[in-house]
Amino acid sequence: MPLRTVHEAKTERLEILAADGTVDKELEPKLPQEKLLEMYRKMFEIRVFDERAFRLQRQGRLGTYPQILGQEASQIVPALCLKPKDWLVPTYRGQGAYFARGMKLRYSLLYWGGDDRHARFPDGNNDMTFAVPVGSHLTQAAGLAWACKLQKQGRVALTCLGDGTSSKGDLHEALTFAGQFKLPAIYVIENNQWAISVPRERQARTATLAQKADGYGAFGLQVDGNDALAVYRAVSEAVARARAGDGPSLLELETYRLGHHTTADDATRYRSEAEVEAWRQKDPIARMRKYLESKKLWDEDQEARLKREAEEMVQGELDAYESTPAPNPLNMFANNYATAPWFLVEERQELERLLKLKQAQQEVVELPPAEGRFP
Ligand SMILES: Cc1ncc(C[n+]2csc(CCOP(=O)(O)OP(=O)(O)O)c2C)c(N)n1
Ligand SMILES: [Mg+2]
Repeated sequence: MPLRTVHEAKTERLEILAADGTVDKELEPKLPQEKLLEMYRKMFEIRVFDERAFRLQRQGRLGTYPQILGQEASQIVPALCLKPKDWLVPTYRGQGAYFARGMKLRYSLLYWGGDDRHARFPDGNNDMTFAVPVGSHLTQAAGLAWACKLQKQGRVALTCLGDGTSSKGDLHEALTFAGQFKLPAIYVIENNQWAISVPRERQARTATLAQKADGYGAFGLQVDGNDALAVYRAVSEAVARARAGDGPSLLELETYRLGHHTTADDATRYRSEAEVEAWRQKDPIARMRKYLESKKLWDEDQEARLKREAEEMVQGELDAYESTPAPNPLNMFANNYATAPWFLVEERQELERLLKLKQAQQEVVELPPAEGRFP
Protein backbone atom coordinates (compact mmCIF):
# COMPACT_ATOMS: atom_id res chain seq x y z
CA MET A 1 0.00 0.00 0.00
CA PRO A 2 1.56 3.31 -1.02
CA LEU A 3 2.01 5.51 2.01
CA ARG A 4 1.56 9.24 2.03
CA THR A 5 4.62 11.26 3.05
CA VAL A 6 3.61 13.43 5.98
CA HIS A 7 7.00 14.84 6.78
CA GLU A 8 10.35 15.15 5.07
CA ALA A 9 13.52 16.45 6.64
CA LYS A 10 17.00 17.33 5.54
CA THR A 11 20.02 18.60 7.44
CA GLU A 12 22.44 21.13 6.05
CA ARG A 13 26.05 21.87 6.90
CA LEU A 14 27.67 25.28 6.92
CA GLU A 15 31.34 25.73 5.95
CA ILE A 16 32.83 29.08 4.98
CA LEU A 17 36.53 29.21 5.80
CA ALA A 18 38.49 26.13 4.70
CA ALA A 19 41.54 24.80 6.53
CA ASP A 20 43.85 26.34 3.89
CA GLY A 21 42.40 29.80 4.54
CA THR A 22 40.29 30.04 1.40
CA VAL A 23 36.83 31.45 1.88
CA ASP A 24 33.43 30.89 0.30
CA LYS A 25 32.73 34.41 -0.94
CA GLU A 26 28.99 33.90 -1.13
CA LEU A 27 28.68 32.78 2.46
CA GLU A 28 31.38 34.99 4.00
CA PRO A 29 29.78 37.15 6.71
CA LYS A 30 30.40 40.87 6.25
CA LEU A 31 31.99 41.55 9.60
CA PRO A 32 33.79 44.68 10.69
CA GLN A 33 37.57 44.31 11.01
CA GLU A 34 37.42 44.77 14.78
CA LYS A 35 35.09 41.78 15.15
CA LEU A 36 37.38 39.54 13.09
CA LEU A 37 40.40 40.67 15.08
CA GLU A 38 38.55 40.19 18.36
CA MET A 39 37.71 36.59 17.42
CA TYR A 40 41.31 35.84 16.54
CA ARG A 41 42.69 37.57 19.59
CA LYS A 42 40.41 35.76 22.01
CA MET A 43 41.01 32.36 20.42
CA PHE A 44 44.75 32.98 20.63
CA GLU A 45 44.59 34.17 24.24
CA ILE A 46 42.51 31.24 25.43
CA ARG A 47 44.99 28.83 23.85
CA VAL A 48 47.85 30.45 25.75
CA PHE A 49 45.77 30.15 28.92
CA ASP A 50 44.84 26.54 28.19
CA GLU A 51 48.43 25.43 27.79
CA ARG A 52 49.43 27.25 30.94
CA ALA A 53 46.57 25.82 32.98
CA PHE A 54 47.45 22.31 31.84
CA ARG A 55 51.03 22.77 33.07
CA LEU A 56 49.79 24.25 36.36
CA GLN A 57 47.84 21.07 37.00
CA ARG A 58 50.90 18.96 36.24
CA GLN A 59 52.83 21.06 38.76
CA GLY A 60 50.18 20.49 41.44
CA ARG A 61 49.05 24.11 41.40
CA LEU A 62 45.57 23.42 40.01
CA GLY A 63 43.05 20.59 40.44
CA THR A 64 41.62 18.69 37.48
CA TYR A 65 41.57 20.74 34.30
CA PRO A 66 39.66 20.09 31.02
CA GLN A 67 41.60 21.46 28.08
CA ILE A 68 39.83 23.11 25.15
CA LEU A 69 42.79 22.81 22.79
CA GLY A 70 41.41 22.62 19.24
CA GLN A 71 37.94 23.83 20.24
CA GLU A 72 38.76 27.53 20.41
CA ALA A 73 36.37 28.60 17.62
CA SER A 74 33.44 26.67 19.04
CA GLN A 75 34.16 28.03 22.53
CA ILE A 76 34.86 31.68 21.82
CA VAL A 77 32.70 32.56 18.86
CA PRO A 78 29.18 31.56 20.09
CA ALA A 79 29.66 33.70 23.21
CA LEU A 80 30.68 36.65 21.01
CA CYS A 81 27.29 36.47 19.30
CA LEU A 82 25.48 37.37 22.53
CA LYS A 83 24.66 40.70 24.15
CA PRO A 84 25.78 41.25 27.74
CA LYS A 85 22.28 40.75 29.19
CA ASP A 86 21.71 37.44 27.40
CA TRP A 87 22.30 34.24 29.35
CA LEU A 88 25.22 31.87 28.86
CA VAL A 89 24.85 28.41 30.38
CA PRO A 90 28.13 26.55 29.86
CA THR A 91 29.34 23.03 30.62
CA TYR A 92 32.49 22.35 32.63
CA ARG A 93 34.49 22.83 29.41
CA GLY A 94 33.42 26.42 29.22
CA GLN A 95 36.36 28.59 30.12
CA GLY A 96 36.60 29.89 26.54
CA ALA A 97 32.94 30.88 26.44
CA TYR A 98 33.25 32.70 29.78
CA PHE A 99 36.36 34.45 28.64
CA ALA A 100 34.68 35.65 25.46
CA ARG A 101 31.92 37.12 27.65
CA GLY A 102 34.54 39.27 29.35
CA MET A 103 35.04 37.14 32.46
CA LYS A 104 38.53 37.24 33.89
CA LEU A 105 40.36 33.93 33.65
CA ARG A 106 41.12 33.96 37.39
CA TYR A 107 37.52 32.78 37.94
CA SER A 108 38.19 29.64 35.89
CA LEU A 109 41.39 29.04 37.83
CA LEU A 110 39.56 29.47 41.13
CA TYR A 111 36.99 26.94 39.98
CA TRP A 112 39.54 24.29 39.01
CA GLY A 113 41.53 25.17 42.10
CA GLY A 114 38.52 24.16 44.23
CA ASP A 115 37.58 27.63 45.48
CA ASP A 116 33.84 28.28 45.76
CA ARG A 117 34.43 31.97 45.18
CA HIS A 118 34.80 31.24 41.46
CA ALA A 119 31.05 31.79 41.30
CA ARG A 120 31.13 35.38 42.61
CA PHE A 121 30.74 36.91 39.22
CA PRO A 122 30.72 40.69 38.91
CA ASP A 123 27.28 42.23 39.42
CA GLY A 124 25.07 42.28 36.38
CA ASN A 125 26.79 39.31 34.78
CA ASN A 126 24.28 36.84 33.39
CA ASP A 127 26.36 33.70 33.14
CA MET A 128 25.68 30.49 34.99
CA THR A 129 28.63 28.75 36.55
CA PHE A 130 30.30 25.61 35.15
CA ALA A 131 28.07 22.51 35.17
CA VAL A 132 29.96 19.28 35.82
CA PRO A 133 26.96 16.90 35.93
CA VAL A 134 26.50 16.33 32.22
CA GLY A 135 23.13 17.56 31.00
CA SER A 136 21.72 19.05 34.19
CA HIS A 137 22.10 22.57 32.82
CA LEU A 138 20.06 21.96 29.67
CA THR A 139 16.64 22.24 31.31
CA GLN A 140 17.92 25.21 33.32
CA ALA A 141 18.74 26.92 30.03
CA ALA A 142 15.20 26.21 28.81
CA GLY A 143 13.89 27.75 32.04
CA LEU A 144 16.03 30.84 31.57
CA ALA A 145 14.87 31.13 27.96
CA TRP A 146 11.29 30.90 29.17
CA ALA A 147 11.94 33.72 31.62
CA CYS A 148 13.47 35.74 28.78
CA LYS A 149 10.34 35.20 26.73
CA LEU A 150 8.03 36.23 29.58
CA GLN A 151 10.08 39.32 30.36
CA LYS A 152 9.86 40.47 26.73
CA GLN A 153 13.19 42.29 26.75
CA GLY A 154 14.49 40.49 23.68
CA ARG A 155 17.00 38.41 25.60
CA VAL A 156 18.07 34.87 24.72
CA ALA A 157 19.70 31.94 26.52
CA LEU A 158 22.57 30.08 24.90
CA THR A 159 23.80 26.79 26.28
CA CYS A 160 26.54 24.40 25.24
CA LEU A 161 26.75 20.63 25.48
CA GLY A 162 29.01 17.84 24.31
CA ASP A 163 28.33 15.09 21.78
CA GLY A 164 28.10 12.62 24.68
CA THR A 165 25.66 14.83 26.54
CA SER A 166 23.40 14.94 23.48
CA SER A 167 22.47 11.33 24.35
CA LYS A 168 21.09 12.28 27.73
CA GLY A 169 17.39 12.53 28.48
CA ASP A 170 17.91 16.10 29.69
CA LEU A 171 18.29 17.29 26.08
CA HIS A 172 15.03 15.60 25.13
CA GLU A 173 13.17 17.35 27.94
CA ALA A 174 14.79 20.69 27.32
CA LEU A 175 14.17 20.71 23.56
CA THR A 176 10.63 19.40 23.87
CA PHE A 177 9.86 22.34 26.14
CA ALA A 178 11.84 24.90 24.16
CA GLY A 179 10.27 23.79 20.87
CA GLN A 180 6.73 23.67 22.19
CA PHE A 181 6.93 27.13 23.78
CA LYS A 182 9.03 28.59 20.93
CA LEU A 183 11.63 29.74 23.41
CA PRO A 184 14.53 32.06 22.59
CA ALA A 185 17.06 29.28 23.26
CA ILE A 186 20.18 28.23 21.38
CA TYR A 187 21.55 24.76 22.05
CA VAL A 188 25.12 24.48 20.81
CA ILE A 189 26.50 20.96 20.62
CA GLU A 190 30.27 21.10 20.72
CA ASN A 191 30.81 17.80 18.97
CA ASN A 192 34.48 17.22 19.76
CA GLN A 193 34.13 13.60 18.55
CA TRP A 194 34.73 12.01 21.95
CA ALA A 195 32.89 11.63 25.26
CA ILE A 196 35.87 10.59 27.35
CA SER A 197 36.70 7.27 25.58
CA VAL A 198 33.40 6.88 23.72
CA PRO A 199 33.66 7.95 20.07
CA ARG A 200 30.97 9.93 18.25
CA GLU A 201 29.78 6.95 16.19
CA ARG A 202 28.90 5.08 19.38
CA GLN A 203 26.84 8.04 20.58
CA ALA A 204 23.95 7.99 18.09
CA ARG A 205 22.89 6.00 15.03
CA THR A 206 21.89 9.23 13.23
CA ALA A 207 24.16 10.62 10.51
CA THR A 208 24.36 13.94 12.34
CA LEU A 209 23.51 15.23 15.79
CA ALA A 210 21.98 18.37 14.27
CA GLN A 211 19.13 16.40 12.69
CA LYS A 212 17.76 15.63 16.14
CA ALA A 213 16.38 19.20 16.08
CA ASP A 214 13.66 18.02 13.75
CA GLY A 215 12.05 15.96 16.49
CA TYR A 216 11.39 19.05 18.56
CA GLY A 217 10.33 21.70 16.08
CA ALA A 218 13.72 23.36 16.49
CA PHE A 219 15.98 24.66 13.72
CA GLY A 220 18.91 22.28 13.16
CA LEU A 221 22.21 22.87 11.40
CA GLN A 222 25.60 21.19 11.30
CA VAL A 223 28.52 23.59 11.20
CA ASP A 224 32.26 23.25 10.72
CA GLY A 225 33.11 24.06 14.31
CA ASN A 226 36.75 24.86 13.53
CA ASP A 227 35.64 27.57 11.12
CA ALA A 228 35.15 30.77 13.12
CA LEU A 229 33.26 32.48 10.29
CA ALA A 230 30.77 29.63 9.92
CA VAL A 231 30.26 29.43 13.67
CA TYR A 232 29.70 33.19 13.82
CA ARG A 233 27.18 33.11 11.02
CA ALA A 234 25.29 30.08 12.33
CA VAL A 235 25.08 31.26 15.92
CA SER A 236 24.28 34.89 15.19
CA GLU A 237 21.48 33.80 12.86
CA ALA A 238 20.15 31.46 15.56
CA VAL A 239 20.27 34.34 18.05
CA ALA A 240 18.43 36.60 15.60
CA ARG A 241 15.71 33.98 15.08
CA ALA A 242 15.38 33.57 18.84
CA ARG A 243 15.04 37.32 19.38
CA ALA A 244 12.47 37.52 16.60
CA GLY A 245 10.29 34.94 18.36
CA ASP A 246 11.06 32.15 15.90
CA GLY A 247 12.01 29.61 18.52
CA PRO A 248 15.01 27.47 19.44
CA SER A 249 17.94 26.14 17.43
CA LEU A 250 20.12 23.09 17.82
CA LEU A 251 23.50 23.68 16.22
CA GLU A 252 26.07 20.92 15.92
CA LEU A 253 29.57 22.40 15.75
CA GLU A 254 31.92 19.69 14.52
CA THR A 255 35.28 20.13 16.14
CA TYR A 256 37.89 18.00 17.90
CA ARG A 257 39.34 17.73 21.37
CA LEU A 258 43.08 17.66 20.65
CA GLY A 259 43.98 17.13 24.31
CA HIS A 260 42.93 14.57 26.89
CA HIS A 261 39.36 14.56 28.26
CA THR A 262 40.77 16.15 31.40
CA THR A 263 44.11 16.03 33.17
CA ALA A 264 42.81 12.81 34.80
CA ASP A 265 42.62 11.06 31.41
CA ASP A 266 45.13 9.56 28.97
CA ALA A 267 43.65 9.81 25.48
CA THR A 268 46.50 7.83 23.89
CA ARG A 269 44.88 4.71 25.37
CA TYR A 270 41.81 4.86 23.17
CA ARG A 271 42.58 6.83 20.00
CA SER A 272 45.27 6.92 17.33
CA GLU A 273 47.88 9.58 16.81
CA ALA A 274 46.94 9.58 13.10
CA GLU A 275 43.42 10.68 13.97
CA VAL A 276 44.66 13.47 16.20
CA GLU A 277 47.16 14.60 13.56
CA ALA A 278 44.46 14.76 10.88
CA TRP A 279 42.49 17.16 13.09
CA ARG A 280 45.55 19.25 13.90
CA GLN A 281 45.58 20.11 10.21
CA LYS A 282 42.14 21.68 10.65
CA ASP A 283 43.22 23.99 13.46
CA PRO A 284 40.76 26.86 13.95
CA ILE A 285 43.37 29.45 14.93
CA ALA A 286 45.85 28.78 12.10
CA ARG A 287 42.95 28.96 9.67
CA MET A 288 41.75 32.31 10.97
CA ARG A 289 45.27 33.69 10.85
CA LYS A 290 45.57 32.77 7.16
CA TYR A 291 42.26 34.50 6.51
CA LEU A 292 43.31 37.69 8.32
CA GLU A 293 46.66 37.70 6.51
CA SER A 294 44.92 37.33 3.16
CA LYS A 295 42.85 40.40 4.02
CA LYS A 296 46.01 42.27 5.03
CA LEU A 297 44.70 42.59 8.58
CA TRP A 298 47.50 40.64 10.23
CA ASP A 299 51.27 40.22 10.04
CA GLU A 300 54.28 38.76 11.88
CA ASP A 301 54.73 41.82 14.11
CA GLN A 302 51.14 41.82 15.27
CA GLU A 303 51.39 38.10 15.97
CA ALA A 304 54.54 38.59 18.07
CA ARG A 305 52.92 41.44 20.01
CA LEU A 306 49.76 39.44 20.64
CA LYS A 307 51.83 36.51 21.93
CA ARG A 308 53.64 38.78 24.37
CA GLU A 309 50.48 40.49 25.55
CA ALA A 310 48.59 37.20 25.91
CA GLU A 311 51.36 35.69 28.02
CA GLU A 312 51.42 38.77 30.25
CA MET A 313 47.64 38.76 30.66
CA VAL A 314 47.61 35.05 31.55
CA GLN A 315 50.46 35.54 34.02
CA GLY A 316 48.47 38.35 35.66
CA GLU A 317 45.44 36.07 36.04
CA LEU A 318 47.60 33.31 37.43
CA ASP A 319 49.13 35.70 39.97
CA ALA A 320 45.66 36.89 40.97
CA TYR A 321 44.58 33.27 41.47
CA GLU A 322 47.61 32.23 43.45
CA SER A 323 47.58 35.30 45.66
CA THR A 324 43.94 34.72 46.65
CA PRO A 325 44.00 33.48 50.25
CA ALA A 326 42.55 29.98 50.64
CA PRO A 327 38.82 30.04 51.44
CA ASN A 328 37.28 28.77 54.64
CA PRO A 329 36.24 25.15 53.95
CA LEU A 330 32.92 25.85 55.69
CA ASN A 331 31.92 27.87 52.63
CA MET A 332 31.00 24.62 50.92
CA PHE A 333 27.83 24.51 53.01
CA ALA A 334 26.73 28.03 52.11
CA ASN A 335 24.19 29.21 49.55
CA ASN A 336 22.82 25.76 48.73
CA TYR A 337 19.60 25.37 50.71
CA ALA A 338 16.87 27.60 52.12
CA THR A 339 16.56 25.08 54.94
CA ALA A 340 19.48 22.73 55.35
CA PRO A 341 18.76 19.01 55.75
CA TRP A 342 19.76 17.65 59.17
CA PHE A 343 22.72 15.67 57.88
CA LEU A 344 24.33 18.78 56.37
CA VAL A 345 23.83 20.67 59.63
CA GLU A 346 25.61 17.81 61.39
CA GLU A 347 28.38 17.61 58.82
CA ARG A 348 28.96 21.33 59.05
CA GLN A 349 29.18 21.18 62.86
CA GLU A 350 31.61 18.29 62.57
CA LEU A 351 33.84 20.17 60.15
CA GLU A 352 33.70 23.28 62.36
CA ARG A 353 34.84 21.15 65.32
CA LEU A 354 37.66 19.60 63.26
CA LEU A 355 38.89 22.97 62.00
CA LYS A 356 38.99 24.37 65.56
CA LEU A 357 40.97 21.32 66.65
CA LYS A 358 43.44 21.72 63.80
CA GLN A 359 43.80 25.40 64.60
CA ALA A 360 44.47 24.55 68.25
CA GLN A 361 47.14 22.09 67.13
CA GLN A 362 48.45 24.75 64.73
CA GLU A 363 47.95 22.48 61.74
CA VAL A 364 45.77 25.16 60.19
CA VAL A 365 47.06 28.65 60.83
CA GLU A 366 44.87 31.54 59.72
CA LEU A 367 41.43 30.84 58.29
CA PRO A 368 39.35 33.63 56.80
CA PRO A 369 35.82 33.87 58.21
CA ALA A 370 33.27 31.63 56.50
CA GLU A 371 31.28 33.49 53.87
CA GLY A 372 27.85 33.10 52.34
CA ARG A 373 24.41 32.29 53.65
CA PHE A 374 24.17 29.32 55.98
CA PRO A 375 20.63 28.10 56.50
C1 LIG B 1 25.50 12.99 35.16
C2 LIG B 1 26.93 12.66 34.88
N1 LIG B 1 27.27 11.44 34.45
C3 LIG B 1 28.56 11.14 34.17
C4 LIG B 1 29.53 12.10 34.33
C5 LIG B 1 30.99 11.77 34.02
N2 LIG B 1 31.37 12.45 32.78
C6 LIG B 1 32.06 13.61 32.82
S1 LIG B 1 32.35 14.19 31.30
C7 LIG B 1 31.61 12.89 30.56
C8 LIG B 1 31.56 12.79 29.05
C9 LIG B 1 30.98 13.99 28.40
O1 LIG B 1 31.26 13.97 27.03
P1 LIG B 1 30.73 15.09 26.07
O2 LIG B 1 29.31 15.39 26.37
O3 LIG B 1 31.03 14.68 24.68
O4 LIG B 1 31.55 16.38 26.48
P2 LIG B 1 33.12 16.65 26.35
O5 LIG B 1 33.75 16.26 27.65
O6 LIG B 1 33.64 15.87 25.21
O7 LIG B 1 33.25 18.13 26.15
C10 LIG B 1 31.12 12.02 31.51
C11 LIG B 1 30.40 10.76 31.19
C12 LIG B 1 29.14 13.37 34.78
N3 LIG B 1 30.01 14.37 34.93
N4 LIG B 1 27.84 13.63 35.03
MG1 LIG C 1 32.61 15.30 23.51
